[in-house]
Amino acid sequence: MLDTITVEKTETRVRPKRPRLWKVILLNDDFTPRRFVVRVLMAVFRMTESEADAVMLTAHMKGACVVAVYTREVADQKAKQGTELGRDAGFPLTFTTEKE
Ligand code: NFA
Repeated sequence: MLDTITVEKTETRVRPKRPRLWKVILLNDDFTPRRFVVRVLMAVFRMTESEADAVMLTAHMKGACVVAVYTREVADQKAKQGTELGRDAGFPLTFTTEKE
């Protein structure tokens, strides 16, 4: 007769946590030309011209506008890129990040 062997299996459940998301926020200022803001939004955040126009106008009228949400690293990187494009052209254009 064959012996019966009982093998206990320990299950390890994989429960990946959802990463916290961070908002990238465009701040209004009085100096950066509207067209320049639109071009930065299109280049860094891969927006169409009409999407970029809407975001630029909202920031212009309300003082700030949420541009997009990403993981923390990507949000920081995009905010830095957009802000640097403004600085390189001599404008005070600023993007910040904020936890969702
Ligand atoms: N307020 C700027 C202007 O009138 C345009 C702008 C919009 C700048 C959004 C920064 C953010 N030229």
